Amino acid sequence: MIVRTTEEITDTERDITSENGNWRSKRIVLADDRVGFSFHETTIKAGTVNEFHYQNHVEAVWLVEGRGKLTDLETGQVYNLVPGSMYLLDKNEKHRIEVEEQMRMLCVFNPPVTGREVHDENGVYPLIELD
Ligand code: 9YT
Repeated sequence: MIVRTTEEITDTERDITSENGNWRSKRIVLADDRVGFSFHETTIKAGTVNEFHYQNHVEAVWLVEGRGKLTDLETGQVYNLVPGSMYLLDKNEKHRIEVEEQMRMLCVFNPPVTGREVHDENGVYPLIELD
């Protein structure tokens, strides 16, 4: 069994801030835990617009706090996000998140993020697999 607290993760290499400063993510479970998924707590600042495209990962996101809009950039469909909203990127959809009130979300990735990925200019994570 593995037990962790966000306190132990805060300000370590498992706690990362995006280059533009818009979001911060605490990686609670990563690939090296070898359980087939990674688990993250991400906060995104109010007033920011963020595009993501996880081409190599499926991701489920559960909004705990905050408010904003999610746009599926494949279809143009817009969704309101409020506490309790969940979106599942089951088809690797490119998407945009516009944050009205700071969002705190819990995110699960499969395959698991290793922590070594860097978003490229398209907001894409490469696929990195551990040996
Ligand atoms: C909102 C969202 O997609 N969060 C994902 C986690 C974050 N990109 C990370 O930990 O790298």
